[in-house]
Amino acid sequence: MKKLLLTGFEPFLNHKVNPTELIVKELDGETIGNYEVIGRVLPVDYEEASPKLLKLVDEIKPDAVIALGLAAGRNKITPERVAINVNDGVKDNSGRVPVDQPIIEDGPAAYFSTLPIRQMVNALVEEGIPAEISNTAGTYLCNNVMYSVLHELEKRGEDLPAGFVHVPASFELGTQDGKLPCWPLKTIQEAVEVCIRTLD
Ligand code: PCA
Repeated sequence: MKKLLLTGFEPFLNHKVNPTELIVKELDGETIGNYEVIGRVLPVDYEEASPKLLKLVDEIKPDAVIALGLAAGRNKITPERVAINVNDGVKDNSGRVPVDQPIIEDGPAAYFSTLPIRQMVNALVEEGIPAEISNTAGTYLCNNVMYSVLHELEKRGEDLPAGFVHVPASFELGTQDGKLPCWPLKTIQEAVEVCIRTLD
């Protein structure tokens, strides 16, 4: 059985929960498609998130990596196409606010996802779940961990599929903010499962 490292993030900013944390905890230990899922939660911290993710990769030796994050305001499941070498965002959970910082000094400008993102979107739409490829993962923690893991795998010459999928807010977050597009947590989880099943 192949192993999938599936990460989510802890809550951040004014979001009292993070649906990705709840989903990776729920799916941890499950078998989906060809994969045993190993679900883990990452801190929303510029210094700690990617070291933790790379440590998990070393420990678990996964055959694929899908990192999940909340994109509050989006109304579709959005597999990310590209991660850029920039940290420039709002406050992380330790209060850091980097401005125009490279993630890796002298690193390449960007990395493309090596997940089957087109198949993911097609499979989701087929299931009646709104989805599209996103061409920006932002410059906050989600972009940071996607860039960091792709950089490390490239450096090591390892070609396992890895990348990032953003998900909409869940109902619990929507009740805090009446205007936020929000989905049932169950539907977001089903969407993640659909994405996992597209992996070989
Ligand atoms: N979403 C943020 C960071 C943590 C999360 O779940 C992002 O889109 O960068």
